[in-house]
Amino acid sequence: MSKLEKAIVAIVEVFEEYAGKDEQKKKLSNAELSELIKTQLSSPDFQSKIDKDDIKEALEKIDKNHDGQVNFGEFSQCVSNLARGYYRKKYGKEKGK
Ligand SMILES: [Ca+2]
Repeated sequence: MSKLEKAIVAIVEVFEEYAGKDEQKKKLSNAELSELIKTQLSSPDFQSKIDKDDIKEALEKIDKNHDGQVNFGEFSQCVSNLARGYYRKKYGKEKGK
């Protein structure tokens, strides 16, 4: 598979792995989300590639409908926001946004 194809598959697989730890297999509970953040989004290498505020913002916005559960749509949006944060850090603020 190509780099991008692998990345897409990885996003789905990470969600399945962590969301599937309790009864609600298709949603991330707060506990599952914390575990995911701790193990998948906390490496020093990654932390140095993106502003802390962007990570914080992406994670604060993740549960859009505030039901204490994160579905795949919300999760993938968060991943996309993190990718944008990484891009911003690398190339500076997007003009006009
Ligand atoms: Ca779950």
